[in-house]
Amino acid sequence: MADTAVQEKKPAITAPEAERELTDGFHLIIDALKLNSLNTIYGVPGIPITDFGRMAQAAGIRVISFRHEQNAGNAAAIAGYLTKKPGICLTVSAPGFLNGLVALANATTNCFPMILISGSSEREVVDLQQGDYEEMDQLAIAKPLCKAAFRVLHAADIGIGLARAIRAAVSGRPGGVYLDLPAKLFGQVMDAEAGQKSLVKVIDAAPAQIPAPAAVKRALDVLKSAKRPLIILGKGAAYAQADDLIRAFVEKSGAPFLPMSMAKGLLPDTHPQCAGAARSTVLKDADVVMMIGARLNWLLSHGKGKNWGEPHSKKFVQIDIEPKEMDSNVEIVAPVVGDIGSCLSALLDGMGAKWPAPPADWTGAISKKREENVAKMAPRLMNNNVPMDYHGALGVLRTIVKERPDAILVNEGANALDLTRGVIDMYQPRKRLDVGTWGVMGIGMGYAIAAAIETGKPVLAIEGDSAFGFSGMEVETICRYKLPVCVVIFNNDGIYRGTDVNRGGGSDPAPTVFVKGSRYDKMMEAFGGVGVNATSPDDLKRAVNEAMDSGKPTLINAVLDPAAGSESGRIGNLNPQSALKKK
Ligand SMILES: Cc1ncc(C[n+]2csc(CCOP(=O)(O)OP(=O)(O)O)c2C)c(N)n1
Ligand SMILES: [Mg+2]
Repeated sequence: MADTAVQEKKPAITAPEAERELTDGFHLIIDALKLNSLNTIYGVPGIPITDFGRMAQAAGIRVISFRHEQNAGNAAAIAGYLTKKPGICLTVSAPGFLNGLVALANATTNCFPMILISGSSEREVVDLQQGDYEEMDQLAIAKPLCKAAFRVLHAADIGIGLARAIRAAVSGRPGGVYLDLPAKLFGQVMDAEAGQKSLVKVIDAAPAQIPAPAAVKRALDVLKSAKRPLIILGKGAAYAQADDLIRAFVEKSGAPFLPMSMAKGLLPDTHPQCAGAARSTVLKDADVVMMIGARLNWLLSHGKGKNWGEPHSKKFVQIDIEPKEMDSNVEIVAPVVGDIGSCLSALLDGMGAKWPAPPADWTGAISKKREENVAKMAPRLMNNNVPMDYHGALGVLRTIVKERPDAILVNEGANALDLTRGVIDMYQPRKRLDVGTWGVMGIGMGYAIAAAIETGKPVLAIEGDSAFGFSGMEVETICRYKLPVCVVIFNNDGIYRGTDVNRGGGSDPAPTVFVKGSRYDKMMEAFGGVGVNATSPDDLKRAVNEAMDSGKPTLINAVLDPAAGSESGRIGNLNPQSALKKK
């Protein structure tokens, strides 16, 4: 009876309901992304986000599907760096989420804005640990590894949830944000009009942070007092996209500048004030060092020790958006806190029309040192040895980059990284993407893919054979999306070199050694790309030029002497040593 009563009543109640338009979690997430111009998703499909990916693609979002979430995450992170909008990575629950988490943590360390969106299992089951499909308390795990972490439980909160994630990722010092979307949320239904109203278009997501006038004056006073000034440009300066201001400031100051790895090209490496080829001299002898978007971490020996000359022999000025960065390793006598664009514009204003050039003996000594070092390197870059060494291979690649200054260079490895960074000059901002603050292997293909997608420019990825292995399967992704990516593998048969032997005398190879004579080029051919085995600098030059001209996915196996390369490239000193004598 009761059932009948309900059935009888139902049409009367639900008729107007059915006429009301409905929306759901799937559509609200898509609408929220689009409303905020987040038009590309990097990810890997699976439960519970497979249909979401399809619907996003149907709605005009570009969905780039990877073979492993870490690579998708790295792609999202570097997309964030290149565009100043958070890159979006989409993963499934537990294992997919964890695979993406490495990239999220790396993005946070490098101050790249990204949002890792992961589907998750049912809260009720996860929290009682009852063994749900891919059960994991993802929010709790993500929290310490990123800038902020949020979970959305109700469809009506999707707009606010994404807005919070966007602001957290790009405001202040950028970083990674985690957004947890439980499976149930996607199918949750609500009134379409109310849904649309719940969405948030984020206004001024990264507000300018204007430096205090007193801080600007203090910094200029210190800089003016310098006899031997030095400016260090970090990737924060490159991220800021304040390229004209940075160039104007450096040129007006007349000071030599040193670009950190990913800041290369902010001003061309061939600029007369560039001290890249006289790095040890300027670090040791400068009396005032101004850091712009660069941190005094291990990459700068923490601002102390023998690389920095006499203890307490210099004054540090630092420009950074993060106040806590000041005094992190040494005393900062003139902290300037603000966004790089606002800070440099205030500094330029404060310099006035007659800023004195630094003493000529200082700039002259650096130019001399730089010319000596460049001359020393020149013949090594012209060698035509077979098998190739790093310098012979890099000599030709250096010319190719010079001829194509708008191409993007992705770079990872040990020797393959350090020597490439030292040899290949960059000419434009944000064209060099590499292992960053952590020196992490595995960014290669993810960065290359996102660089091609976000900029439409050709990409040259110079990869150690070990480094490539961390993301190598994504060559299929490169072929699938027909991306203009040319991968050059510096194949020296192993990690650092291919000559190590098993010290126990057994038949296993040494831990740093790979299969001799591997043909990585065949991997690319397997997916319809172009594979080339290059044994001489001439071969290499021909193959790379062809790839960069054609835009066809290409992988060049550059056969290097297995004995070329040294332990850990340029940072062998960081290896702990055994106190026991070698037998
Ligand atoms: C995620 C991660 N795992 C391991 C390492 C340690 N590591 C540093 S460089 C490197 C590979 C170096 O070999 P390769 O890429 O072939 O460069 P090469 O020096 O031989 O040119 C490894 C495994 C790392 N930096 N990051
Ligand atoms: Mg190697």
